[in-house]
Amino acid sequence: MKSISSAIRGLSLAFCAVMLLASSFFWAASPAAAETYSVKMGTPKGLVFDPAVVTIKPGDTVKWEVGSLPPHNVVFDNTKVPDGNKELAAKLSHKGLEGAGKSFEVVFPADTPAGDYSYYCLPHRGAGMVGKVVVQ
Ligand SMILES: [Cu+2]
Repeated sequence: MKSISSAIRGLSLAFCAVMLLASSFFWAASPAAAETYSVKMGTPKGLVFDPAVVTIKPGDTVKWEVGSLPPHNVVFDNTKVPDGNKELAAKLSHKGLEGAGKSFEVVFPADTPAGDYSYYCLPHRGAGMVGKVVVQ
């Protein structure tokens, strides 16, 4: 009797070890979850993007929310993205002017090259309303 119960205990211990090992493989294999970063367009400080710089990873999303002094938009300057990629700059831009209470989200595709992506708000570019997304 004693040998059977110790065998069962040994088996359950082995089962636990296998499950622990299996779950560690699962954690190692699953990619980091994509995140969403919020940027306010226009604040009580004035015509600014807040924060002016966000650092993200490919696959992440940036959500721009209209704050003070609308309307605003987001235009990526094709001369200020890696390799001067016009297509990507256009894809990331949200040229439609958005009014109070509006927001929009832009997904940076999983294959987005690392680098600095500078952008501006078209109506308020002259006032210095510029921002940057740093893709790691
Ligand atoms: Cu603006």
